[in-house]
Amino acid sequence: MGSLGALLFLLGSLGALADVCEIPHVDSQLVERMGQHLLPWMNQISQEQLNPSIYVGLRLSSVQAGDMEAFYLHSLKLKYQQNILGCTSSDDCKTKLPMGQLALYMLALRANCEFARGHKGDRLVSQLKRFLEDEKKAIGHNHKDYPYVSYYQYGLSILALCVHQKRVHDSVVKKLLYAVEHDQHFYQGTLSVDTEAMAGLAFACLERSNLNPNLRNRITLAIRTAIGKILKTQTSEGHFGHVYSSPLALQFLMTSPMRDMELGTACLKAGAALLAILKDRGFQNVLMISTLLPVLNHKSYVDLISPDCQAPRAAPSSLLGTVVLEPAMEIPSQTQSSDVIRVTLKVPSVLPPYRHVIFVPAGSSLEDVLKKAQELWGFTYGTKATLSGPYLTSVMGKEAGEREFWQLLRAPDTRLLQGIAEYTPKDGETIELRLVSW
Ligand code: B12
Repeated sequence: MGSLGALLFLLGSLGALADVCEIPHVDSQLVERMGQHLLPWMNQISQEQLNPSIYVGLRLSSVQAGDMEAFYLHSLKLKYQQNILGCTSSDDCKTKLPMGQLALYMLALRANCEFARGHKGDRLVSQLKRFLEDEKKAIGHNHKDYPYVSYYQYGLSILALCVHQKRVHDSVVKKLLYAVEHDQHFYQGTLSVDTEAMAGLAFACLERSNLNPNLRNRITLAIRTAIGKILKTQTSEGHFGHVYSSPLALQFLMTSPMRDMELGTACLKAGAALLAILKDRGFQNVLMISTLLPVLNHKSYVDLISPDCQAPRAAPSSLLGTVVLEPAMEIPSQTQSSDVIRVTLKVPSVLPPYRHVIFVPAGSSLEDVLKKAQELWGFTYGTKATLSGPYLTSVMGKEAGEREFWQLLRAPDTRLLQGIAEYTPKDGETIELRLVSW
């Protein structure tokens, strides 16, 4: 069968030829299983572990966590409002509170149908606007420099303000438009699909809300450009970029009202690829799950412009079309077998270069390997807690500097798609930690 034949066969088996972005039908049990993974995280309400994207993901999904949802939002409010009201200067606020997280918190408020209002709301909005102004200055007049933090958080912040119907200055939007128009979301020669998709979501919100009417045509064109670029990244398995960038890409593509066979086909294929993974081993990362849940419910962050505020949340246990999670259900923990595997840990970016063979039980995470190396083989490392999990910040006493990071690779040169807490090395693998600029 030729490739066209294979594609038509695939579409036939998916049930339809579509010309808008939709994914194949999703079994509600599958969605429930995904939702179950979030429950243990909802019980962790220490400041470090609280993650507004969990709340947003749940509210945009067909999964409900009953009273836990309200309690979680309450904990989020305590954390973010305390921090925002407690900081004294702009710099103090930035260290106490990463601005991207503040933006996600604003999405969470909107997901509960609240608008940022009053003294606290005004503080939130002005902090985020100030952050965008600082980032805009860092990018510079000629757009040649980089934002201090990232274009991802730049897009996310515009989106958060937009769903609250808060207008940002045209000059702020123009920086993001320029970045999409001039391929600035590329990293080491590859498009950062997440960054492009986040910019696309911000534009889709601005287009619908018409908050920057002078830029309307440019925004519409940028949306098309972003769609085109993301479609080009589709892999033979169907993912946009790769498996972990597909959820956000699909959220963005689903916002498009464009009727286009190429778009419709690409979304069906990407959806089918994600569903196959869900059926097989699923997603473990809580941030990934919370990004994917809206997609499975045909929703995106842009729906937070007008969230469904009338629908009851989880009072009776069988709301039509929804799945209410039972907190008592056990989540199977990751099993480690008694087999021992051999992993080589290599760090060429330090003097003298580090290289050691480490033995760990099969099924151990890369973090387990690092711990073992630290315990027994003179290795040292540091991490910081983020919404995606532990992020490697220093290795052998060497801290990653500004616009640098410790990249995780499988030798000789394959970039890992997961962080240290989730990646499980196979027997005989060599893992390299490489200090690179980004
Ligand atoms: C920007 C970005 C980066 C930047 C971060 C620096 C910066 N100043 O922003 C750079 C380029 C350094 C980076 C590095 C990596 N990244 Co990255 N990154 C992102 C991106 C696009 C946005 C993150 C963000 O701002 N989130 C919003 C804010 C509000 O949340 P936050 O928790 O405060 O953000 C921090 C963390 O996300 C952290 N971070 C960034 N990447 C990663 C990856 C992991 C595993 C962890 C634990 C933390 C982390 O940096 C952010 C700023 O401090 C996300 C996409 C996404 N959908 O989240 C991918 C993403 C999180 N990264 C990913 C990966 C795989 C990596 C790497 C492991 C790649 C590699 N092979 O080395 C490394 C991390 C290695 C390490 N040292 O631990 C994956 C994680 C997938 C998964 N299964 O969990 C994502 C989801 C992209 C994707 N779709 O595959 N990343």
